[in-house]
Amino acid sequence: MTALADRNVRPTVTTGPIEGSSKVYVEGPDGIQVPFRRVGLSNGEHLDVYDTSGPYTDSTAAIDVHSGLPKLRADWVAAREPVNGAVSQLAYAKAGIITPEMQYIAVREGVDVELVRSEVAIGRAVIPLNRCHPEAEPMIIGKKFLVKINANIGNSAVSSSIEDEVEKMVWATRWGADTVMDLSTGKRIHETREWIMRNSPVPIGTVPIYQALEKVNGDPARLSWEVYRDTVIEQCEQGVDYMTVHAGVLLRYVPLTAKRVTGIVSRGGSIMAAWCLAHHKESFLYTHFEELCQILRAYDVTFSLGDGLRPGSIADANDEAQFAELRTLGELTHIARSHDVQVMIEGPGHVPMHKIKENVRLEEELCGEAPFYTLGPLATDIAPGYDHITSAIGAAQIAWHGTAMLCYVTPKEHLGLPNRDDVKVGVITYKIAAHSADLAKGHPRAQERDDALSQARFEFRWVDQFNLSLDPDTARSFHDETLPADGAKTAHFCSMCGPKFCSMKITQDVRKYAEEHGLSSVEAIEAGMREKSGEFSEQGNKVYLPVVDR
Ligand code: IRN
Ligand code: FE2
Repeated sequence: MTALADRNVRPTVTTGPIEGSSKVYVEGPDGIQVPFRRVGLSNGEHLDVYDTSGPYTDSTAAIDVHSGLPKLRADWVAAREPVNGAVSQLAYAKAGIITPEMQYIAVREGVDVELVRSEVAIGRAVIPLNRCHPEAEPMIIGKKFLVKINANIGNSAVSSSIEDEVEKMVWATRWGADTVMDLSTGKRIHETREWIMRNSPVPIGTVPIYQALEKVNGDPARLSWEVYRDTVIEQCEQGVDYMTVHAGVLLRYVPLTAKRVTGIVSRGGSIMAAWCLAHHKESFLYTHFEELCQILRAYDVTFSLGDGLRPGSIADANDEAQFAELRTLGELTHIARSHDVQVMIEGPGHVPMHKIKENVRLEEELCGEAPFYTLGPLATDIAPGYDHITSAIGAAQIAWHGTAMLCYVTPKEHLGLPNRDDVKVGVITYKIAAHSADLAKGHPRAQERDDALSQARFEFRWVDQFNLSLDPDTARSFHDETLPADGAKTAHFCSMCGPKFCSMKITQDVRKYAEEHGLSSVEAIEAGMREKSGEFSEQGNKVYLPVVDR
């Protein structure tokens, strides 16, 4: 842990428990401890929800970021023998072997472990866990499982420090990020990543070409396979769990982008296009792809095959450049799988709603159903400053069609580097998109939380409503803005409609009336209506009443 010695980094970045929740561990086979967040309710019940926050929200754990998180998987990794010369989850799954990681995931997702193994074996799901990142809690990405979200962090040449980035990682996972990508392009890339790796409870992804470019002083023409390969090995050794590789940007595809409105918008894609044009040669990522497979295979690093030619505007969606690259990604998927390397496929970008479904269909057909991992997509281009929303509209839809992981977009997209608050808004927005898709797809556990929250709302259990929400702090503060008194936390109304016009209160009155008068609810509604109409005339037939004392 020698790299973690920076006096400028605060010793602890503990977020503390989440309001109204406690951390519990559910025991799986062989004593495996799987974390959940238990939301305690005022009626004595509780709800256990999926928890990405790691030990940071465990009130009993003191996190010293200088020593890093406990090495949860170290013994599992050490105990394993290779199968067919490989140590990847894919190799084990194909051989019919159930790993402790698969057991952990089955408990976490509430599914049969055989589903986990078989989906990994056919490549429809991936478990992105580098053998050198034992701190990470196992998770799975695949269409049969909960839709996952990724939060991008990382510094740039003009902004941010190591400490800021570690904080963003910790807070992103607290709010629900399933993976985090460190996209640092500025100074001290290796060091920043070391701090993030050793303290991250979730898988970490990177785009190695960014660091390779830093090594050649930012001139794409000076890149080479050798510089790239050494960077990949360096990152594999550090424990990076998955890597974006833009190996589908072929020389002959570059001219296809010439007439686009926004050309090539992918950073990695434009770097590789520049290299191909400068040398008039085929991309070294493509020509050396098998060697790359051998490196990733040794660590069980998962490919995230990059969409270097994704559309960067509504006008460019689903064009020939995009789909030509997708066909090449399909070819590479099959090569990677033949080396027992896990693969997911990155997708767009900017796509209007009527063109979204086609993206999933083609990806599944061309890439053997490898998990799709998309950046939004933005369903319209006209709202800079609100692109978390324009993209969540596309993200919810593409996830419903079968996308397995959504890369978040923050309100700063297209405008600047997100700060911690932007990260929060991005994560919560994407949890909404992902969960909406889980509901529509009928994931067995998804609706439990909606039902619990709805029940709390109907019964005016305000605190339960806050605590069951994706962002309890915001829910509570919005409520308290107008009704801060403690008594308002049990009141049968809020300030939106006031005491007389709360539909939920009226429904409850109807039900109570029915019970008391031995009526069916239809009769009660009629009887209740007559009574209400009486009250209404008594009050002088006024729709709006003067404000009463609250
Ligand atoms: C996800 C899907 N398509 C792209 N992404 C993410 O965009 C990817 O995972 C990584 O975080 C980032 C890479 O951006 P460039 O280099 O393609 O612009
Ligand atoms: Fe964009």
